[in-house]
Amino acid sequence: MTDISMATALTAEAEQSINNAPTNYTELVQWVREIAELTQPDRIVWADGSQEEYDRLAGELVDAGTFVRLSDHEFPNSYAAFSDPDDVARVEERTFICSQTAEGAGPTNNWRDPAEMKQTMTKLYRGCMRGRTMYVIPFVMGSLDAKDPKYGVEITDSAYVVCSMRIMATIGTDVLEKMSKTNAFFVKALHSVGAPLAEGQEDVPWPCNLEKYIVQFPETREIWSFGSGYGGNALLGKKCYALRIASALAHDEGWMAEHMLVLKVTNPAGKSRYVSAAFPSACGKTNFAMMEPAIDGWKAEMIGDDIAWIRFDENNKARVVNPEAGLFGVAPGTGWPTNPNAMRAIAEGNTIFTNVALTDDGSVWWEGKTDEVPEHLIDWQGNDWTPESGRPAAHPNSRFCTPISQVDMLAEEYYAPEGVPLDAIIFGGRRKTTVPLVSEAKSWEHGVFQGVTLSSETTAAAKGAVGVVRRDPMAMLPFIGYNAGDYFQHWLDLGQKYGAENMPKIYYVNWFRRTADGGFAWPGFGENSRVVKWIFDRLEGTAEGEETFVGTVPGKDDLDVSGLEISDEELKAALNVSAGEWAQELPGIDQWLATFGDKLPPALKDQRDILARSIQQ
Ligand code: GTP
Ligand code: SPV
Ligand code: MN
Repeated sequence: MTDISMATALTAEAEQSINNAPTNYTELVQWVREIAELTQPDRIVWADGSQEEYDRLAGELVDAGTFVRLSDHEFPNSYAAFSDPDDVARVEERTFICSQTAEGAGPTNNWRDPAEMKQTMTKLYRGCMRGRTMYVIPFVMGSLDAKDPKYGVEITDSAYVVCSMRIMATIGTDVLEKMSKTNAFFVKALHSVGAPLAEGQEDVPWPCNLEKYIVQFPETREIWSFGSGYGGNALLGKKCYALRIASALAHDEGWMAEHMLVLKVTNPAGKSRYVSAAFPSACGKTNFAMMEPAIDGWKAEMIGDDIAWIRFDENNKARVVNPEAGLFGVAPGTGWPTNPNAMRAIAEGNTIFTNVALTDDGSVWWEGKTDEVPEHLIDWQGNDWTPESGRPAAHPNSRFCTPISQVDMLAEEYYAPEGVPLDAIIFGGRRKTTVPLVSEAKSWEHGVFQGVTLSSETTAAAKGAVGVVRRDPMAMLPFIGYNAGDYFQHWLDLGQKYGAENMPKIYYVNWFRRTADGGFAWPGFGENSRVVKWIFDRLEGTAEGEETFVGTVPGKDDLDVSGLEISDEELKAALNVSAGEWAQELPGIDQWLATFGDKLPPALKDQRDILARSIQQ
């Protein structure tokens, strides 16, 4: 329990907001009072989620210097924000899973005793909203019309968070009413930037605290976040709820919460299939989800770009929904040449950019937005920038936050409360060597093994070194809300329970393999549709491939490369399965599997042995 014995009285204004709460859901009102007494905000605002509220808060953020209103010519009704240089990405070393036991968090998470953590953080939260407004944001992840809507309430002292949450989730009055009517369970998600203001003290454009805590309590389904205002650290419906807490919920309730995009693909004959893909942060989910197929007659429509919730229906078939309502996409590398669908969605406006660069005509730019580089910019840190500056103008983890409804290639099934049938799961990472362009797993267990041993070079999406190969199981390394060994077992159990024939087929892709001269072997982006076509035709039983020890890989004549400028050498490099490279990979895999000790499911040990034996042959 939160220690509120030192609780102080509320300001008259805050007291009034609680007495006039727009709900009579006692548990919620009580919680809001408890947090207000602890954090001491000047006032409390219950977010209604309306456009008027958004516009008012955005105006306040402009006055505070947090937002720059952009000129309407390129991005109407849009804003640019610039964060503190120390608050630019998720902070994995400050992220904690506070389960009752250390084993509950497992070897991949930071663990602290929940009572101890609450004590530590209660001290930090005490008085932390002084001089600020406390916002109460009722939200739902997934459809409000779902059979079992997944509710949350985020308390935050950041108006930037309120505006961003309005884009990323369904928030406000309708949610509050439906939730209150049934006294439905909701995840309590507490956030503070941790920067109280003394009487008369002037605020900074991006308040935050050097001391950061991103904390999940999986058993009590609570989130406590302190000190950061950025992305997944602060928009608590996203990684904290829809992945970390939801993965724990999913384990207990028999479903899956995954770091996956969801894509609808239609072939020239008009048949549609749904695939999801798990790639680590900044490894191409948004780009893949919004691809423009390079091959005639094929159509791609987006359902989700970051998070997938997979449930099983009464026929034991997997069905998937995207629980989010917006995109929080990596800006650099997203441009008219590579991702026109994303650019069109952003160009509809209503977008919040963070840490991109400002152009002289009141718009924004980032590396890769256009082939042409502007002569002059104000970079993300507020300095003059020219192409000669020798540093990126936008932060590598700069982002655009845009309503998903603005995506014109959005599949209408996105809105279906119970989602779409899932035909295939694709794993992928960023690897210069070893991992071929695409392979089809030999079985559910083999596919799970590939997911568990998925590896990728690190990116700017998390603070820390970039380009280091690390294991990132199912692209969920920083997002599994409990013991990863139990998470692997959960995947295997679902295969057992529903039967291999009902499970999605599993594929493994790598867009990032290099040729001997260091260039990308595969052109990527829209050309990835050629790989999707092979996967689709494999599902139909009409595509050929070669059996290898990593699964079925297309031979060079099995992949449709018509009209593609790719040399034989590049294609060979992309598709190559080398026993030598895999022999070098094995010690890393063994080391990784060893971290799970007794928790490593035996079926995965078997898969490892099969791989080791076949490499030697
Ligand atoms: P998160 O939002 O962090 O989870 O990332 P994401 O997986 O959605 O990544 P995103 O699609 O935003 O891509 C990140 C970076 O990878 C961008 O700079 C892209 O330009 C680059 N990228 C995406 N797809 C490809 C590809 O097919 N080939 C190559 N070479 N680069 C790609
Ligand atoms: C990721 O890092 O995987 C993201 C961005 O999608 S954030 O919301 O900051 O987690
Ligand atoms: Mn992500």
